[in-house]
Order: sequence, then C-alpha cells, then structure tokens
Amino acid sequence: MAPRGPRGAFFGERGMRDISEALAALDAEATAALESAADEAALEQVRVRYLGRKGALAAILRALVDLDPAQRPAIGKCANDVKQRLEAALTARREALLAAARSAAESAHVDVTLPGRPIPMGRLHPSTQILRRICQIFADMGFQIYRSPDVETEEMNFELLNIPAYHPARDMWDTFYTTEEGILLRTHTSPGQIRAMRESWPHPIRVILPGMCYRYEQITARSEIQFHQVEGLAVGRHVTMTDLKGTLVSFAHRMFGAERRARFRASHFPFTEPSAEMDVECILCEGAGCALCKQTGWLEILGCGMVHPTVLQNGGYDPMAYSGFAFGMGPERITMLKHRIEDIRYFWTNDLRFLEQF
Ligand code: FA5
Repeated sequence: MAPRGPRGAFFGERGMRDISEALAALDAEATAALESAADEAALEQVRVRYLGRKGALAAILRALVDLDPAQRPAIGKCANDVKQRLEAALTARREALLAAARSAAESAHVDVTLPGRPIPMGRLHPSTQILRRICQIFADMGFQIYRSPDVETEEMNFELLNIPAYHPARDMWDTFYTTEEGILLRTHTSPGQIRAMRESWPHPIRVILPGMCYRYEQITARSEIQFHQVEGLAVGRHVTMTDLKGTLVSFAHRMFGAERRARFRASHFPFTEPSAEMDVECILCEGAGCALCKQTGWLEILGCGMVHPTVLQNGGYDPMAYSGFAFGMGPERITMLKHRIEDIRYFWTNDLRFLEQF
C-alpha cells in the first residue's frame, strides 16, 4: 500500500521526513519554552500548547495515520520519545519552580525570637500633659471642666471683672483687638467666671476653665504672647478663704509632692477681694535660696482670691447670700518649674529635641 497525504493521499519518503523534522522542531521549541516558563501559570500554558489534547504534538500524532503502515512504528516511537522527554522536562521544571518558591518563602520567614523593630510613637505636647494632670487633680476634688471662648468681648474680659476702661490693670493685660469694635482675644481665662456664673445661677459652682490666653507684651524667657491658663471657680452659700487655701494646698501637694511647703502672699486683682498669690517652696534649692527662686526660696505658681462682690453680682449671684473663691495659674510656668526649663519659648518652636524629652 502506498502512503497517503493529509487529504487521503498516502505519505511517501518525503512525508515521513517532514514528520520527523516537525517532531524535532517541536521538541526543541517546547524544551526552550519549558525552561523559560517563570511560574506555574506560564508552565501550564506551555503544556497546553505543546502537550495538550489539541496541542502541537497531538496534531503530529494524528497525522501518523496517513503514513505507510510500515513506517508508523519507527516514527510512532520517535513521537513517543519526544512526548516522554517533554513530560519529564515539564515535571522537572515544575519541581524547580516549587523549590524556588519554597526557598523564597523560607527566607521571608518571620523569626519570632528576634527583638521587634520599634515603631516611632508620637506623644502629647508637654503643655497638654500638664493640662491633663491639673484637670485630673481638680476632677478628683469634684471640679468640672467648663469651656469658654478665646475670642471675647471687652466687657467680659474687663468691665464685668471690675476692670473699667481707666483702670491701670488694663496696661498689665493689654491684648490683641479684632477689627470688630469691642471684640478681642482674651488676656486671661477669668471672663469664663462670668459665663459660668450666668449659666449656673442659682446653683453652686465648682469648675475649672482651661484654655489659651493672649497678651500684647514683650516675648521673653518667662513671657509669651500666647499661653495657657487654668482658671478655677467655686461659688456657694458658705465658701470661705479656708476652702480656697485647703483646695490649693492640696493641689500643690499632688502636683509638686506632699513634702513641698506652700504659702499665700497678699496681692491685688480687681476681680477678687482679698487677693493673694500662692508660692511653693523652690524645687531646686528646697527653700535655701538659689538663682531660680531669686534667692527667696519660693516660686510663684498662681493668683487667687475671694470673688469680688461686684463680680458675683455681674454673674447673677447675690453677694449677701453667696460667696466664692477663684484662682488662675499658668501651666507652662508650672511645667518650667517642674522640669527646670529655662525658656518658655521652647514650648511653641516645635523643636523635637525639646518635645521628645517629655
Ligand atoms: C491673671 O491672669 C488672673 N486672671 C489670675 C486670677 C484668676 C487671679 C482668678 C485671681 C483670681 P496673672 O496675670 O498673674 O493673673 O496670670 C496668671 C498666671 O498666668 C501667671 O501666674 C502665669 O503663670 C501665667 N502667665 C501670665 N502671663 C504670662 C505670659 N505672658 N506667658 C506665660 N504665662 C503667663
């Protein structure tokens, strides 16, 4: 029987040579493709293209039926050899890819016994830390936090606090005025006293008012144009100077240590009568006298006094029936004392070398 071509004609010597050459070409091409497959997906594509049911090798094998039966065994064996070689190469490549993936995973393996890499943590600003500490101490004594605005009326900041326009204290508390007549940035938290009283009347009051204050003055190592204050106000039917002293001494002991002595010095504020300033024993020399306390042995921490009858009245409380005490302190100055910081300007210059110490 003579060999037939694809359309029924038998292949001759030539046809057999063509199939052998096609097998050799497929063998070389598929081997190269397998070797360059970079991952499992690429490998699968190569397998389907060359060894799949509709792949290149299957097409050649189908053509064997057109060969002279005498030639089929030899060429069939050759095709089988190619198939087996490619299948072995496929398996070898798959294993090599798996091994590479495994060793990559091993090198990325987390060693839980190694010390962790520290994550840089932010922290609270020293002013915020001291504000929270102050609030905590007064909260423990039953004081609530009352918020009052930074932008105030001249009336609240001065007149209602018994500081009329001609009063010399206005020079001490000069501030920044807005373009709106009579509206300014508060110089102290004391206007919050009037707001708290007007809101609470006729009930007793025990509040602290933390917040930012502004003053138009020379910036120095001790004075900023913007700084915090914490105001305190207690109003009731039998509030006395003894309550004021007990509250503030208790605060000083918790803030600076139970062994630290405190004292009150007579002073003057237009909105309190009598008025005082409170000192604590110098934290550096412990009362002996040094440069920090200007050789006095004492450091001033706040102003205070019994709420002036006019101010009580402006807040809506009858001074014949009610009395109260008030105080105002500067948290930045307290932080400076606690940590021996020599310049208040460090607080707002955003220098991490300073901030990271707290
Ligand atoms: C007042 O501002 C009064 N309102 C305090 C007061 C309240 C007295 C209630 C009586 C009753 P003085 O101006 O002294 O007082 O300021 C109070 C505190 O604010 C000072 O002790 C100081 O710690 C802080 N302080 C004042 N000016 C500055 C400034 N320029 N920079 C930083 N802190 C300041």
